[in-house]
Amino acid sequence: MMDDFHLFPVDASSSAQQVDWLFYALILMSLFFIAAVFLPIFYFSIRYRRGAKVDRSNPQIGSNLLETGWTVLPLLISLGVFTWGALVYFRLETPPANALQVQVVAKQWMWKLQHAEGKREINELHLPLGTTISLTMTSEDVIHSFFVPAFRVKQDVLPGKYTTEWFRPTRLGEYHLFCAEYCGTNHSAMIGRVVVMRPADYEEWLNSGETGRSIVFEGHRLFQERGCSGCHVDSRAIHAPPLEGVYGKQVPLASGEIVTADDQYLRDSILVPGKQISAGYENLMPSYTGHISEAEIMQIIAYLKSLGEQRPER
Ligand code: HEC
Ligand SMILES: [Cu+2]
Repeated sequence: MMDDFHLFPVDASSSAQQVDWLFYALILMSLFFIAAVFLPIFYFSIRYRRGAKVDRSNPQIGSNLLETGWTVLPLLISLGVFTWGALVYFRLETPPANALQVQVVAKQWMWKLQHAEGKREINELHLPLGTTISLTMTSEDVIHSFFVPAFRVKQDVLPGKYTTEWFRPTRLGEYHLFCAEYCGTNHSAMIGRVVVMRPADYEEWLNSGETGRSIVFEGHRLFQERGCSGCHVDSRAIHAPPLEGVYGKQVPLASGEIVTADDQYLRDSILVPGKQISAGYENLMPSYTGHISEAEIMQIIAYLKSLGEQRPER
């Protein structure tokens, strides 16, 4: 089925039709204007060809109505297309709450994926049908791009930054996953497949083979092993901010700024602690750059998020 010839990829997600309708509308409009320009060209070039006996006088005529019409109409049409496109764009860019989380780390030349329950995959992404999925993505080296044509989603994956993408698979089957940003010699081999399964089969798959511990569990383990807890939980020696409930909170910085503690802020706090110092604290936290992998940072952030759902212990 994957290799059948299609003019368009199949519609396999809730976003696909929204994108397709917009695309069809643009094609229809283009066809209309191509016809409006080229049919008269053909007609005139035949009717007024050399030697044809036709009236060749060239009277000066003007029509304000016509001039206004062909200025205002295209303006309205393009504003309409813009509004439509913007609405679709914002719908596709705003991940719904309560989505199933999958962490994606791209590197030359593979996709590494991590499910919240702990299952890991390479170049394959298994998903339950009808469930909203939200991907948090980053790269270990250069810019990549996560592209699933059947879902009509494509998002750049950047080193040093988190990007997100979401979709809801609406069709069982296997679909292509591509890297859509040239990323070096084996870019064309950076491909994989997305497997959409019945929810019951997905549960079974999650619990089969090597399952691993949940992301939050791994994050908690790292938090202790890497010494974070030494300062942030039980230290008397160092004054460090408690991290319970920090996720999503407004954090006042020493610079006077107030920032939201989102994934990116937490990531930067771990890798470049000196960049944004919390108000009332000193720049004592060591940088973990080079000592921790992207996947591990995602696990720690998932753990810090889970702390937010508990009440602070102090
Ligand atoms: C040597 C003690 C120490 C260690 C070890 C340490 N931190 Fe920190 N951390 C601090 C201090 C002090 C601050 C406040 C100053 C700042 O913002 O850099 C801080 C700030 C933070 C913040 C920002 C919190 C806020 O409210 O803005 C986060 C998140 C954080 N640390 C996470 C971690 C994680 C995760 C680890 C382990 C990978 C870790 N820290 C290891 C001392 C430490
Ligand atoms: Cu790539």
